[in-house]
Amino acid sequence: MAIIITAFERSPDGGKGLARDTRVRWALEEVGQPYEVRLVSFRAMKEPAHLGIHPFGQIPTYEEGDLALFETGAIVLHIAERHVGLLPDDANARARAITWMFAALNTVEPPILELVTAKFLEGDKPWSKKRLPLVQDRIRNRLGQLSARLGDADWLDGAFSAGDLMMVSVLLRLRSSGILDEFPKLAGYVARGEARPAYKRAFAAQLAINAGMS
Ligand code: GTB
Repeated sequence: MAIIITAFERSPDGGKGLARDTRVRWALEEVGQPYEVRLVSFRAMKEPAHLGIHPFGQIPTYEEGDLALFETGAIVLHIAERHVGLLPDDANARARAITWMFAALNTVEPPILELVTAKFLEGDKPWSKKRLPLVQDRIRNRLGQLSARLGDADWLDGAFSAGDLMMVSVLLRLRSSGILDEFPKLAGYVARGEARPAYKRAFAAQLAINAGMS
């Protein structure tokens, strides 16, 4: 059954791979599943046809026959559970890999998104300059804890898993801030993720659509 995902018709990042379809593309590339992409405009995202698949009017979505999913956590987990390559066979190791997916989305990503909000949506507010260092320090706190757990390992828990895919995807959003480079072990971790052939294919596919559009 064909897999169809949605992505921005024009990603505001101009192809830096920061829009969340990249993590879904990456997961599909890791498990060797071909997929098609339906590009949607900002306007189309808020129209009934798309809202029927994504109640919040966002990308990405995932369709496979009768199944329609939204939320990258759910989509990547679905892909990882149905195909070999992103979750270990051992039940406990599998549960730990899924735990890292949740940690990426629920514990590490929120302060990073706060920074995006503070810089780009609230940058012109009179209190913005005072708030920014607080937000940045919250991120540093999380990254310090994550870096301590990673230590000198290549991946968070044994072999590369969906947990690493999600964590690297979340950390990539920080690159332009310079904060990631304050944590060399995490910078190396992200670089290892980006060096994976599946990530490179996913990145190239989104770039082919968005290059020169920003
Ligand atoms: N929790 C949802 C998930 O994980 O699937 C969040 C989905 C989401 O935020 N989608 C964004 C969207 O559709 C695109 S990825 N936004 C349009 C809208 O809400 O109207 C977020 C994103 C957007 C742009 C950049 N960028 O330009 O760098 C990076 C990431």
